Amino acid sequence: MKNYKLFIFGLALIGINTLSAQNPIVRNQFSADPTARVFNGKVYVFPSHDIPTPAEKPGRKDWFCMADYHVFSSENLTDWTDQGMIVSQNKVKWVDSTSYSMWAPDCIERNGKYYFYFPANKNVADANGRKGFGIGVAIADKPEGPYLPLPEPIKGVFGIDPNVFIDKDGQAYLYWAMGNIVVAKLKDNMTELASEPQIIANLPSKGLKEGPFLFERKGIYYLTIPHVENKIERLEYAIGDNPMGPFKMAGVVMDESPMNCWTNHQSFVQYKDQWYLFYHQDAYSPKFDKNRSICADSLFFNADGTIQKVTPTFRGVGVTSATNTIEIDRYSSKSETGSSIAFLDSTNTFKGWKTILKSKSSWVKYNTVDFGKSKLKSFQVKALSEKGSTLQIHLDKIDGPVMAEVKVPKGKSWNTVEAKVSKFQAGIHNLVVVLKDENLVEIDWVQFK
Ligand code: FUB
Repeated sequence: MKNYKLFIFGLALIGINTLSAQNPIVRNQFSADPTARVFNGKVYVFPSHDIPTPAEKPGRKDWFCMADYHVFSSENLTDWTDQGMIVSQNKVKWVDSTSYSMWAPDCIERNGKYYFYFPANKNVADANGRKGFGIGVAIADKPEGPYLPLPEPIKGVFGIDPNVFIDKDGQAYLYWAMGNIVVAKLKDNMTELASEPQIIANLPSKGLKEGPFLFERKGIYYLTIPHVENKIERLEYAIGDNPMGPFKMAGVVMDESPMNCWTNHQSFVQYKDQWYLFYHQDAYSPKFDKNRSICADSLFFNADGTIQKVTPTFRGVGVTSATNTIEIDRYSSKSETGSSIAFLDSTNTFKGWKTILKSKSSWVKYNTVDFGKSKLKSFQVKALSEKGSTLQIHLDKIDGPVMAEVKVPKGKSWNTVEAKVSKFQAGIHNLVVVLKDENLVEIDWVQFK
C-alpha cells in the first residue's frame, strides 16, 4: 500500500497522465469493468478504479475497494490519456462515503449531454427500507467532464453494473444486475425509468451472472454477460431481435481468465471499422484478483453474426512506433521453450515486465511496429546478461531478414546497447527478437533511432 501510494504521488508530482500501452492499457493505476464508447471520433473508456484496501475502510479487507472513477481516452488505441477523476464517493449526496463501492459504470451520450451511470451503496434506506446498491447518474457537457452527480439514485433500481443502450428509434434502455439481469426503458431525460423493471429470461439459471452489456449489429441485439459456468467468470452472449428480448444463449466470447482472475467484465465497441472487446484481468496483481487491469483485443464476427471467441493477448491492439521504447514482454507470440516474462520489480508491479530468453534460438515476436518512411539507422536494447549474449532482430518472421545484431556485455547490471540497422524496411512490420547463444538474457525494451 505504501509503495503504491508513493508511486501514484510520484506520477502526480511530475504530472504524468499520458500512458503508452498495450495490455493492460491503463498503467498508472488498477482499473476494471471497462465500458468503451466512441465520442467525437475518440475512444473513451470508463472503468472502475480498484485500489488496495485502506486501513480506514470498514468491513471486509479482501474485497472490491473503489472510491472514485477516472476516464481514459485515446485516438490510436496505443496512447491513452488519463483525463482524471470524474466522480468520487465523497461528492455524491446519496452514496455512503465509507463504502468504497463504486462498481462497474457506463456512460452514454444523448443530445450533446454525457450521462455517466454508476452503482454504489446508499447512505440512507429508500421508501421500501432498502439500503444496499443504488444506481446514480452524473451529467456532463463533455466526455471528460466535469460531471455533476444527481442528488438521488434512479428510483426503482436496486442493483449493480448499469449499462445503457439507445436503439435506432431513440428509445433508451437501462440494464443492470441483481442476481438476474434486469431491463427497463428509460425516459428521454435518461434519469428516470419509463417502464417496470423486467427480469431477462432464458439466461443461465445456475452460476453468478452480472455485468450486462448490450449492443446491436446488423439488426442483431447482443446481450453479453460475465457468467460463472465452472469456477470463475467467463464472457458469454445471447442474441435476440429486440433490446428487451427474448434472447437465446449463443456462445462464449472469452473463456475463463488464464490469470485466474475471478471476475471479468466486458464492453464492445466499433472504432474505425474494427470491433474491439474491452475486458479485465489481474496482470498487475496476480496474488489479489480484486486489483484488476483493463485490456483490449480485436473482435471478429462470423458471416452468420455469431462472435468469434477472443483469446486474451499481451500485445493488445494499436500500432507501436519503432522509435518508442517497445516493451517486447507484451509479445504477440513466443517460442514454446526458453522464453518467459517476469516483473521488473515485484514490489512495484507498475514498473512493468522484462522478457527472459535463455536457450539458443528462443524468441519473442512483437507485431505491428511502424518503422515510418525514413531510414532508421540504429537499434537499441536495454538488457542484462551475466555471461554476455548476442541478440538478433529479424524483420516480420523468425527466419526473416536480420535487421540488427547486438552484443549484450557480460555483467550484473542493466545496459543500453546500440547496434547498426543493417536492413531497413519502411512501413508496418512485425519484429522478432532471437537469442543466438545459450546465455540467459533479460530484456527491458528495444527501440530504433
Ligand atoms: O468491480 C466490481 C464487480 O466485479 C463488478 O461490478 C462486476 O461486474 C465484477 O466485475
